[in-house]
Amino acid sequence: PAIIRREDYTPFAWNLPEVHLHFELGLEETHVTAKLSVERNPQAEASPTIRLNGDELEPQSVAVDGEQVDSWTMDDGDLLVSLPGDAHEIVIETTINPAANTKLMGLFASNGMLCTQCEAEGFRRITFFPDRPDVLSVYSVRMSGTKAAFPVLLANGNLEESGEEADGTHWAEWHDPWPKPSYLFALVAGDLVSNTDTFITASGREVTCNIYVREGDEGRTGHAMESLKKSMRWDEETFGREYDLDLYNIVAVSDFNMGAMENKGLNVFNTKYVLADEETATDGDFDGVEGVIAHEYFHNWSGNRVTCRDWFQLSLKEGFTVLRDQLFSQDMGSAPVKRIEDVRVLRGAQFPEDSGPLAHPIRPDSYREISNFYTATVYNKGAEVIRMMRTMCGPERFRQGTGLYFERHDGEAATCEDFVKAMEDGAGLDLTQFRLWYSQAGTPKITARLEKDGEDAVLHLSQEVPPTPGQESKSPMPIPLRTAIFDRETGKHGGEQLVTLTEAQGSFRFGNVGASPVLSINRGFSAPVTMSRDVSDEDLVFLAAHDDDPFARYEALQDLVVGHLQHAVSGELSDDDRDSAREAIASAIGSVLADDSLDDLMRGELLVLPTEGYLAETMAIADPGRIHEERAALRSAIGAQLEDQFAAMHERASAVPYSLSAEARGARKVKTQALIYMAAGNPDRGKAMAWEQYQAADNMTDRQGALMVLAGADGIKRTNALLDFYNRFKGNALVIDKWFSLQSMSTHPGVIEHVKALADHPEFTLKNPNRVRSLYMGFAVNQNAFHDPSGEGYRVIADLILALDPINPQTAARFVTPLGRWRRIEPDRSALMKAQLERIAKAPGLSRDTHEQVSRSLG
Ligand code: BAL
Ligand code: ZN
Repeated sequence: PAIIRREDYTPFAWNLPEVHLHFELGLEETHVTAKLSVERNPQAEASPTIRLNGDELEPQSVAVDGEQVDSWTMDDGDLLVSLPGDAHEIVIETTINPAANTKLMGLFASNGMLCTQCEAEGFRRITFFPDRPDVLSVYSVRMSGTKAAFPVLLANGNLEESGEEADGTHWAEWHDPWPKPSYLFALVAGDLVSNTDTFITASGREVTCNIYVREGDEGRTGHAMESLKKSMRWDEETFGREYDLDLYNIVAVSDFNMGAMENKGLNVFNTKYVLADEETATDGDFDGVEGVIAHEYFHNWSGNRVTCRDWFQLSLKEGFTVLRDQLFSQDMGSAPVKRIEDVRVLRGAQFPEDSGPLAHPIRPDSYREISNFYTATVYNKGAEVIRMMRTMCGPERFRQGTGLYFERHDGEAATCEDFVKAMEDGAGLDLTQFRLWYSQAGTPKITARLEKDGEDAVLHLSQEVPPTPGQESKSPMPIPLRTAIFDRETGKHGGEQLVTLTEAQGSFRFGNVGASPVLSINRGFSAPVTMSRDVSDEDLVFLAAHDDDPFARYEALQDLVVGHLQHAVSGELSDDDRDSAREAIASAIGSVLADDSLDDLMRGELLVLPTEGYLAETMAIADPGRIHEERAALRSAIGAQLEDQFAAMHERASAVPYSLSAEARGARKVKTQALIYMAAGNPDRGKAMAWEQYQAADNMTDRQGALMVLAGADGIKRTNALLDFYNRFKGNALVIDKWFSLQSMSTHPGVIEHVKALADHPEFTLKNPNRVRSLYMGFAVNQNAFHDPSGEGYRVIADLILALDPINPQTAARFVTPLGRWRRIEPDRSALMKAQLERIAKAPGLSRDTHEQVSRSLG
């Protein structure tokens, strides 16, 4: 497949000011008539033809200016039509089969409902069209179908007219006044009910908000509706952005590749990010709903009103919108805890991407299949890059910069460079060197050392940006590091400073630091870098207990644990040293349990040990077996040493009744952490407590936490709890997804066999992406099981990729990443991983999606 390059961008030769679409709907046969008004684009080189992209489409008829023509040809799925003049009207008819569309791109059927997903290149599976984000049109849509099958008919914008025919069909006409690219087109037809509410905007406009779900699910949409209204208000207050239509529709669908999609006025959501109640959704699920509802809503400005010129600019809308949803969630709940969670996601998903074969800058330079670039780098690192700008100029100037960006580019298809320029002009930043964050891949490695010099201390910093595929040597980047120097004696620091390292090396002087200065650096995770700091374990213990920046406090404890496990895994530690390190960590954790100044939400974060995946990422070559052993042994040692304290905390937290308050959520968080440590330190007592928590649970957070612990251990309680859970929630797909993933993510030694058996379970299907991810993504992140020394875990994932690729290539390609880590794993396992990649590469008829990921992983 061809490589598409950023440098080759040229504007499209034609403008399409208006598009009229007519859909005659059927699950197995939908007839589409597209009427396109086209005009030469004076900004582009003239062309005698127009290229209309198509994917698995055949034109049934093509008319130009009212006459059927045969002056068209097909080229690699696209339709090329000769156009003699400067302005024409083209009418094209196609017929598509939504029920056969298992790729879930374009128009597809899900549980009897019809629904679209067009980003990035799905619209070309509906009709022939210049399917690129810089072609903006005003859309009118007429849709008709049987009323019995499709009582609700929705598209973007406003409902203009609707009516019924005598033959049982009905129709609706929708008009979206805002010009938009084809990837924001949406249509939904089905048997749905809605939760309806209203929102009054800052300027007094009344907006009707609907959340459409299948009948029976409407009782679980309250949290989504509240989240939507909060998002609308927050964007007015924080970014000065108001909603611009009278209607905001959200539809939940159970078969969906993504989390959700920001189509103008008609968001389509994975049910996972709409439905939530206490019985079926965990606190984490509630947060997920709030965050994704906000994300899609915020896209109305950062994505829809200002869209992307081409797909290389994806981070323009995604990085910025992720930052906006992160800031929103920080404001809605605990800001420090949200920051820690976001950094955990970045380290868990993006750092490995940046250090592996799929590394790419947040603004990539080339791709074969754009679906492969909806990555943690584009989204999460993209958000970090814009967050750094905000850190450098402060929230007020940041708002001026974003205000200028929206004002300048409203109604346009913009570039990352446009955003950077607006931030320079509006926020008064010089981003000349900072632009490297857009063009260079790889996570910068920073080393930091504090040297005492009389009354002062000098901070010595250096940076190295590691080579990544296609980028062998890198220039130094600007690294903004929020820094404070503590005085160990007073427990205080003399004020935080923003230190920006711009060269490969730099030194920074701090005055009057006291006799025993301690370095607190990259506070709040102000730069997305790895940090190797020359700080003693004693100083880390001090920071873990005293740092006034909650993130830095968390980080100190993490560093203490990571440092110990790195030494332990490498075999450098004597038994005595290992025991005393474990004791020191347990005692630091004991202080966390005893510290009354902490709330339970924060306490819960501090108790989470770094994941095996993250530990592997900190090592040049990882031995997953050794990492698992040492981490599990540390957890057992902590659990054993603090058994009574954990039991007491569990008892205290169990007395807090269910609510969504921070206190109650914190209580639930520490309860499950207590069970994890108890089960590791004293398995019988831990299991008994988990069983009790399972049985007493009046909410999903407690129930899932307990079942997770039980699922990791053998015995009748495991069997009974899993059976009870299944029977209790049979028929609720999202909860049955949890049942699959609890088993595939389990610490139980038989996980591989369990996963194979679950693949044959009647409730398992490769056609539903949520179900596939529950079983197999759960397994692929389960380092101990995936990296089984037999190589069977690698085979399971390779088999999945080969079976799923013909059905849903976009989802299949996502599973290549775990195998792509082979260069960073010890030699025996590495060879087995590579062999599975080679096996996939040889398979005939591989999709463009999977082919690209496999060849990059082997390359
Ligand atoms: N634009 C794709 C889904 C999302 O990021 O919101
Ligand atoms: Zn997005």
